[in-house]
Amino acid sequence: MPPMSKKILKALNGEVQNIPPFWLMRQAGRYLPEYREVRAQAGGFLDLCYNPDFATEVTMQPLRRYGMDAAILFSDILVIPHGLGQDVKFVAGEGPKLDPVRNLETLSSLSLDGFHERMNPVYEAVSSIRSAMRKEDLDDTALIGFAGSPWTVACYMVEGGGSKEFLHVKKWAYQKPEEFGKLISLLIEATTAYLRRQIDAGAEVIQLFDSWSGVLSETEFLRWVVEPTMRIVAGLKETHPDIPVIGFPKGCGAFYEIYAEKTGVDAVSLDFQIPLFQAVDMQKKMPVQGNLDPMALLAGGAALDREVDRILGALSGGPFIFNLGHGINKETPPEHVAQLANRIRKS
Ligand code: 1CP
Repeated sequence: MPPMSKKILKALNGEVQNIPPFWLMRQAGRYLPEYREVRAQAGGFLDLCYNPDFATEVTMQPLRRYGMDAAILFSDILVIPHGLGQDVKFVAGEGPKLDPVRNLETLSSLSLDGFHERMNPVYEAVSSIRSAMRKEDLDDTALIGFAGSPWTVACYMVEGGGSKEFLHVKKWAYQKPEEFGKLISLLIEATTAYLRRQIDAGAEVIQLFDSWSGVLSETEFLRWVVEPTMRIVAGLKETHPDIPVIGFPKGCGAFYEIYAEKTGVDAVSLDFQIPLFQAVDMQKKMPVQGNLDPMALLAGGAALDREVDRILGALSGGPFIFNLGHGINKETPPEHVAQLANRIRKS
């Protein structure tokens, strides 16, 4: 095997690097004027996700400006419910809207029939991004594929969009766990198959986003976050043992260590509220990624430098990927991302 030249893969392999690799969650997005231009051309948000040329273009945009060490496939976690046959819309200014699934009857209208055909533009986008990366000589940059974890995707499917209380999904899970478990099983199967296809198309790392893992009690966290994640990771390892998986159980606080220990992920992405002493502790067991507050990036200036230095100071001594503790906010000035990139590279 040739020596590994991609910094992200080195970090995920446990290597400590003088200058850690970095990428940013939601690095392609509305804070970039060139993204807004392509977004306007595409029409709807899903039209952008399902057009491989547009998806490739917006994936490449942040790399051209800032030279991150990884590209992340441009798509969304809600393409899976869409691929399973649920009605999904992105309403401007309001976020996602779905026809809620709250019982066996509505659940039975969803299936894997035709799933891969619907997802084909995503797989095409993955291979098209890899060729664009080769064409633009980004040989040291890795491509990250992703999906939402079953719990988080189920939150949107059952609530019918974003939520504050997660009333319907939590109630269903408590009152009829066997029924809710059928939705989770379907998501485990779809997500594993979907990620395998992304890897076959050229994804070199997988990240699982579990943005709402922080709303569950202990028993429910073990059942609906840890167990399904473990099954997806085990499924991926069976067919693609060399592809590293990063788990991001955002907001799960004191459960982070259980998650890291039990799910089989190769690395954990830390949200911005994880204190660095806890991050250092976890880094003794596996590579960590994170965890700058996106609002420090938005603020810029001395506060940004101070926060970046604090994180680098604590975590550069172990296997580490610098990232945000959640996605970039759309009001972030693009110059602040340049400031961050320079600070990390000490240039
Ligand atoms: O109009 C627009 O341009 C919409 C903004 C947008 C973008 C840029 C949405 C709508 N999705 C995305 C892309 C996206 N989503 C990526 C692309 C890759 C990247 O550059 O990082 C990724 C990885 C996601 C993942 C995603 N989608 C998550 C998990 C991460 C997180 O932010 O917590 C979630 C929860 C979603 C759902 C979603 N997609 C979009 C919206 C507005 C929402 C709802 C968010 C909410 O409920 O608060």
